[in-house]
Amino acid sequence: MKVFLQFLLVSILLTPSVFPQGYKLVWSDEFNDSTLDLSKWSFETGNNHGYNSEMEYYTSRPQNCSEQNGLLTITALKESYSGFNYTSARINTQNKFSFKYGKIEARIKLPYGQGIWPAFWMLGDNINQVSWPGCGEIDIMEMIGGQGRENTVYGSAHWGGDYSKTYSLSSGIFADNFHVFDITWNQKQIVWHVDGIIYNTLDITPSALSSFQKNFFIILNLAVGGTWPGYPDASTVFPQTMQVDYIRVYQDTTAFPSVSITTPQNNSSFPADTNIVLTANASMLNGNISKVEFYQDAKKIGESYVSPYMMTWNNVAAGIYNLSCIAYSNTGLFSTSDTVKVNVGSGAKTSPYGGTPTKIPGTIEAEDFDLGGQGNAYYDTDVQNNGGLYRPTDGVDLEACSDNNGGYDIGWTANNEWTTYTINVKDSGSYQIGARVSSSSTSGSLHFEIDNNDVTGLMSVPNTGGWQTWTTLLSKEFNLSAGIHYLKFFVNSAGFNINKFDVYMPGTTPSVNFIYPVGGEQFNAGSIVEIKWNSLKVNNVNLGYSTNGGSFWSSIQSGVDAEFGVYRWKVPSVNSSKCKLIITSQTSTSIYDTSNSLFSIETTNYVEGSVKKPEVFTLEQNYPNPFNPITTINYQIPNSSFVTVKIYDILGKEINTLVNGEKFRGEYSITWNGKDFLGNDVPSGIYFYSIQAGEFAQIKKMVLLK
Ligand SMILES: [Ca+2]
Ligand SMILES: [Ca+2]
Ligand SMILES: [Ca+2]
Ligand SMILES: [Ca+2]
Repeated sequence: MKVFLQFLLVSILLTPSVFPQGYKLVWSDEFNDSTLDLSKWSFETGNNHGYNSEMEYYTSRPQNCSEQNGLLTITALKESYSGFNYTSARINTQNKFSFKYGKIEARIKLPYGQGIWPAFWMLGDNINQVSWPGCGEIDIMEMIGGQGRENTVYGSAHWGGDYSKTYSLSSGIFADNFHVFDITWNQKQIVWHVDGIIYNTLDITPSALSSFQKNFFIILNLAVGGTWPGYPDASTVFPQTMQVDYIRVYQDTTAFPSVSITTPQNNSSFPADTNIVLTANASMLNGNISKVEFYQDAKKIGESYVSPYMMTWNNVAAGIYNLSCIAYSNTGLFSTSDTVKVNVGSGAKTSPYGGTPTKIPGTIEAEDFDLGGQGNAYYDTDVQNNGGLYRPTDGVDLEACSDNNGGYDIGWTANNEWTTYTINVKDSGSYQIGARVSSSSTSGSLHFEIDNNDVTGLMSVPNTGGWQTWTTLLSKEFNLSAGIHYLKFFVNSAGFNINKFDVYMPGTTPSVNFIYPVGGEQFNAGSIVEIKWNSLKVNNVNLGYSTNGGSFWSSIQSGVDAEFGVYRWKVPSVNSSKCKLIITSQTSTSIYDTSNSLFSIETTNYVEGSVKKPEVFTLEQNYPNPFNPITTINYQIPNSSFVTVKIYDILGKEINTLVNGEKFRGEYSITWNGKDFLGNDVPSGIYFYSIQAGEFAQIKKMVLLK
């Protein structure tokens, strides 16, 4: 026993040192108590809901679950209990501890025997919302006993798909000794180990595996019998025990951003229809912040790529809003800030989701129905959100939508259900609605109302061939006046899903146009410029800039949400007076807009003509004068300008051009060698040199004396 305890101590002391720097122990149970720590764990009792055709009855009795000498022991007994022939225990950390990414390990000595099925595993926190397997399951270790299978463990993942690999001991079985079972898990992959040896890796970046980008809780259990292991027989020895020395969870805390909203403050109040500036502090110890996204509840309302991270939330309608932000690291890890509640105006029964009425022409996501609840913002026949997603506390039934950029759709439609949307119409005129619908039948029909007047008449939903097969259902045309209105989507007859509504003037297509810079600006490298465009609902645009008038483009940022209409750009360290911007589709195949006019960027220490930063325009007398064969002309310009310097003879005939191009603010020195355009020497005499630099112009006389 003494030797054993020393081994334990050594393993405890050494274990953390093998992890990458930054991994910190964030949760553990060393099982050093005399009973299970119920601040960390809960018992699951009963027959596991009949799942897997298991034969045990789980109890919380010490006969089935105990702690002693630093070990947790789960014991499977053969006994008659509550109508079952076996008892055992199953414990989990649901609602007490869950985590995302890091390393979780346990040191376990396994049981053995036909029909015995111990497991150390995890389920997604959202299991009650999306159920299994959508919540995701990570099996860190499972073993099925009997038939010589006790030398093998399984590491698996289930999400709707399944993935599994095994690890086998070269000699003996897992019941002979303690072994360490772990996974390391980050945004890219899950890696399974036994005693530090990798045996399984799963790429979790495909969107189908997004279940594994959420928090999971921990489960330990010892099942008896089931469809997978089979059932105990005469060879199975009881009792069987699973002994657990510890479970430890480590996370690389330095790899995650820390983030908080600095303005507005929690519980602050604003008048209605006001602009609210949101700012966030985001930083990390190890890595860089790539982006901060701002949210009102589940709706993204803005984003910022440079510090100070901020956005202006424009014309916020009366309502009570919960604000938060998510900071992303350059490796894709993210953290969410605490929530800040703001009160805007008062007395509003409904408020636009996202705070700002949707601009029309534009796209309204069906899931972005107004805030205000049942009877005000929507009517739904049952109080729960049957899909459980996006807005889980509202009764409208939202599920994931497979349509392009669909986000979520309203499903579980029932007759007479409705949702409302506050809209802001830019121009009066004739409009049309294109509704994205799906259905497996021809029973569905709907209509739209503006301010409680039916504007579309009944629209029948065709059979699209599936509940996630989408088509656009076009309304007839109707008139809309400029200003705020309330659009209502109404289900006349159930039997379809709805994703979004495009509301636009027939024959027009949305266009994205730059508003700022307008051209002529002069920006310093390293400063922050707010690039602005008319905000139309376009997802994932690319922004770029050129320093040579558009011959070559460099990327500023890809994947910007154009609907926010602003990008805070840290001006790069270049010198050019021929800068332009470009905004394109995500694939860069469609150019939405380029700058109409050029702007300038210069580094503050830029030296071309001089180290000086002239404040005034100056053209100096040439030197020497008279001259032969060469003379120097100095000039200063206080702004970046298009500069032309020309030489004329006494008759006013143009002899040569010395400068013809964009120049930065600075002091310049040029020479004239007494030659004309063709390189021929000109005769002795009086000549003039003229300069045109933006709005400045001057002319001076000089003498060539041979
Ligand atoms: Ca222990
Ligand atoms: Ca419902
Ligand atoms: Ca419903
Ligand atoms: Ca949608």
